[in-house]
Amino acid sequence: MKNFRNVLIASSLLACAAGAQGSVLTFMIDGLGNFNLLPQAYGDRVVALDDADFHYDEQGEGFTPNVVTSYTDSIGQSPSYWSTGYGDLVDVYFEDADGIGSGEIVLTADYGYEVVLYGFDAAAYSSAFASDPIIDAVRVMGCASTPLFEELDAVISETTRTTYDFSSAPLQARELRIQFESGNLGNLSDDICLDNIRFGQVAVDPVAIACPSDYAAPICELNFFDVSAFLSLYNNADPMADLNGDGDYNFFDVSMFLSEYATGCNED
Ligand SMILES: [Ca+2]
Ligand SMILES: [Ca+2]
Ligand SMILES: [Ca+2]
Ligand SMILES: [Ca+2]
Repeated sequence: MKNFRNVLIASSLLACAAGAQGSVLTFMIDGLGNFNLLPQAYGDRVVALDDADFHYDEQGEGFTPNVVTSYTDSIGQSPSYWSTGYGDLVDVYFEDADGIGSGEIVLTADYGYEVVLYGFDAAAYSSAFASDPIIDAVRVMGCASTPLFEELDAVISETTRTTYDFSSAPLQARELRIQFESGNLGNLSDDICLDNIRFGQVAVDPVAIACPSDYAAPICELNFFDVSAFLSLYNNADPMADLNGDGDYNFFDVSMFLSEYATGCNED
């Protein structure tokens, strides 16, 4: 079964490459001032350059109606807005809470889709540094415990910007977590920002994805909410519950679900 699924994964990646879509988080948000918390709705299901107070960019690849964005605040972070002063970037996300020294932007795709990351920019607050600072890490996590991208001791430009460009080999997963760690800068840890998060979405065959049983949040983790969602879909003979893709709803789908549930979602 595993080999069969891997073949499907490979073929679906090939099939999806031509249909890439992209949105860019520019952090141009009307009415926000320095130190204000970023609205958690910014970056959710982007379908236009302008959505009331929220403004985005788009690089000719289309938008991302099936992706939501969140700015992690679960360990006391204050994901915040700043206007100018970080290199040559304007309107940025920075992590304002003292003593945290890490920030994270999470891109999560709906069931049947995956997020694709083309790149992002980082910069350091120019007046705080005499030269480009080095921070502990910049990384992008997917569902697996091994990072999809990681740079340790990353040099961040304080004069212009440091661009992380994945456009030649975009990173892809159901959920992507863009992280930086700047705790080594002490009380200057909040003088690092992210901007121009350029991402897209691709439709994937649910049977072919790494974890087809991952129906409900939290994504990349199987728990009771996924069991509950599966049972509901199965009882309604919803195609999403047809885990082996044969059009029937029977023991084989339940068996696949239980097998995945026992294995967890990080196998790939
Ligand atoms: Ca910006
Ligand atoms: Ca959101
Ligand atoms: Ca889940
Ligand atoms: Ca089936």
